[in-house]
Amino acid sequence: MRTPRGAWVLGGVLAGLAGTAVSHAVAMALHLRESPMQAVASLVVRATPGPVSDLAIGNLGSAAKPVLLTAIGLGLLVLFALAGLLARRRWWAGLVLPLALAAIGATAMLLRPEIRGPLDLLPVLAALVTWVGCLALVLLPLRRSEAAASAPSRRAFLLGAGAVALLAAVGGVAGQLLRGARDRVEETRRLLRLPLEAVPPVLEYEVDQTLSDLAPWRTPNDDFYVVHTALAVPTVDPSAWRLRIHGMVERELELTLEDLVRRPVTEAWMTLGCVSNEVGGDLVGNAWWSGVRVAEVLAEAGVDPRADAVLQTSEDGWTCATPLAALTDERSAMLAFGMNGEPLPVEHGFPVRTVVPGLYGYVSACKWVVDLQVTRFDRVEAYWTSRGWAERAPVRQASRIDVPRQGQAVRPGPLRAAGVAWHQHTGVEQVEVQLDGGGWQSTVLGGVPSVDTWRQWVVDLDVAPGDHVLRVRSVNGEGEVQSGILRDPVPDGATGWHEIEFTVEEET
Ligand SMILES: Nc1nc2c(c(=O)[nH]1)N[C@H]1C(S)=C(S)[C@@H](COP(=O)(O)O)O[C@H]1N2
Ligand SMILES: [Mo]
Repeated sequence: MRTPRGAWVLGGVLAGLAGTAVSHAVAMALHLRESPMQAVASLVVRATPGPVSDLAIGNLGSAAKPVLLTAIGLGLLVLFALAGLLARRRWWAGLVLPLALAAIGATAMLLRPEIRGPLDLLPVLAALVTWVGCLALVLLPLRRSEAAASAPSRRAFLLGAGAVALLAAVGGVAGQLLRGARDRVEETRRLLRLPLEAVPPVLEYEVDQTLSDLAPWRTPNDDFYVVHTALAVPTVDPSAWRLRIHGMVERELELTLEDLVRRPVTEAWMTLGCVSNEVGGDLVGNAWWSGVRVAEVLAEAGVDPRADAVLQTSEDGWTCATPLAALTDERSAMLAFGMNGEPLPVEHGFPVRTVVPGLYGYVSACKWVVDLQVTRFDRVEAYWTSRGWAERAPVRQASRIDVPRQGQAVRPGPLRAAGVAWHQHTGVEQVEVQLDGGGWQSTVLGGVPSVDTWRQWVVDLDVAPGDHVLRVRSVNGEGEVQSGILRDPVPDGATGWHEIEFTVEEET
């Protein structure tokens, strides 16, 4: 008994649609600008030779992109149907197209200029799993009836097809809602007027702007590292945002964004780093922050002298406990609403986050902050401290070589090495390098506005052709030499000197 071809086609199409919808929803939840299908479209656009795209735009105008997306969509529908028909022949043949398309989708996701990491592939994986799972769900009853040579069970097929259609619809709606929330918050952010001062000039802090591998002294927002536990970035409406200050205080406070920005605004250059940063790693960045001193708000609430901590909570429920002293001493710990002269980017905590010079982010830099509870360390646990990381985590003295790069082959002749070093709240006094295990030699340092930022260093070296090893270490503002003991980030930050290998090419 042959089952009708139409049923296989329908099943294939529904399964493919469910996969696409779910992957779109996952992409939007992850705050990716594009789902895999859109990434493929973008890749096609980027790979199209100029004259061809000029021709397309000339003939189709602004419709060129929708036309392309529609074409890809129609092509996909055909492939979805084909996958259903292939599964009719052999069950494994039904897997060929999902796997091939997943490979294309993954390639397109990886080739996006804004690639963030392996998590960007989750939408592709979701598409694959959903598509294949749904194919099995709708088509298995058909296969069984073919094998048993019995009449296909209309009921079993319709139930499966209905479930898959429902999943496709739910996925589609969820994707649109998530995208809508993100679009709205981006739009509000764009229109928001905050008392932000322009970013001051940074030329005196840059040691050599011709070295393209040297991290610029000021990290642009788009290049600033992003670390958070939230899968979907919180989308907080600034007009609904409230900050509650409570716990061991005389007066509870609840501030709106307007209340906050009415206060005296503080601006500061500050380097923020992640405790998970490995020796030589790039989970660190330096920005111009604008906000209101936490000390000012806490003073208004009136802090109980027995308190020693502030438990900060984010809109998404993430928590960190910060030493009260670090929030109230002379350093510029702030409730920041500006980053590099702009409202905080959404993924960096819009509308308000905390930043505290000298402490790792996981104990201090609460993004999307909504609650400050004045308390004691012996009464609270926070997100990462309950997972084995240290309760207190002042940043560790660190230095990094950016130029030359690990493994780089450089031209013979004088070599200019450069990098950054940081020990926020204490400052960097000197940076030294060691070539091939020889003596430590000092480097030339860039200027700094305060002890709270990283410092660039540069040194000219004489190196013979062949393989070399370069090490770096810093001396902090208190004259302490950076520890050379190699230790992992867990539980309170990595230590050890950054070391790179490079080769000087032979003279030709
Ligand atoms: N709400 C929230 N805030 C958070 C985190 C988080 O997971 N959720 N991660 C912290 C960690 S571990 C770091 S290193 C910094 C990173 O800030 P950035 O993403 O702006 O660079 O944010 C901190 N604030
Ligand atoms: Mo972190």
